[in-house]
Amino acid sequence: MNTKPQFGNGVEAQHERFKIDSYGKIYIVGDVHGSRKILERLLTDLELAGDDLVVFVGDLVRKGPDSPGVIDLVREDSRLVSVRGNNEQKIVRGDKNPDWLRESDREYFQSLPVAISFDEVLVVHGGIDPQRSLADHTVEELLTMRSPHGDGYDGPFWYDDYEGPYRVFFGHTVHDHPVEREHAVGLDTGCVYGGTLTAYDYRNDEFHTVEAKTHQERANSKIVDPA
Ligand SMILES: [Mn+2]
Repeated sequence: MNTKPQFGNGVEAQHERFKIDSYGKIYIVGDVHGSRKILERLLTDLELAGDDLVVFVGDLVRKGPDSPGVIDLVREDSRLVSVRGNNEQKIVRGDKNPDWLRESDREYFQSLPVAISFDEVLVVHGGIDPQRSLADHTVEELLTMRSPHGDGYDGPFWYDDYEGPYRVFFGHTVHDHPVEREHAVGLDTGCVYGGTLTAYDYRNDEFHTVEAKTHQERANSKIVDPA
């Protein structure tokens, strides 16, 4: 099966489909949030070859110490691509204007796709509502989905009830270790909160993690144990 996801009008133009046959290894990486040093350590560990591909789940920026450094690293390397996270979206909308922001950063965030797909894989920042068709989702929903029929961090989470057909890779909701399910893989392991930065190796079905050395307080009620 190789089914291209069908989004609604507002989203489809911001959906990027990859043919991956010509790529080597493929990694999907969780929320970085301006943590350039830990990202550099992860990329060093992965020993990328020229034909490898790294897909970020968004939220490259905000909260951590070096957002521009993360942007520069990702923009300057054509092997690194990202979907847009809700933190990039806040800047695109003008709701946030951090003092590190350069005008070209906003244009870059605007250029980021809302969804990336290949094979049966779908990468979005937040997630999807299992009770509705993909075509019904707005950009905002795909970027912020957490508990569509529940209550924020109390759940139930969208991925508790999602049964495919896609395998959705997402960030946005911080977990103390990756969510690993048949149809949902959660990669935000809170590197900016003293957790880890996680990469999933798609070809080998393996997780790589790098320990963070930065630390920002986050209430335990906002870190989810997927077990
Ligand atoms: Mn995030």
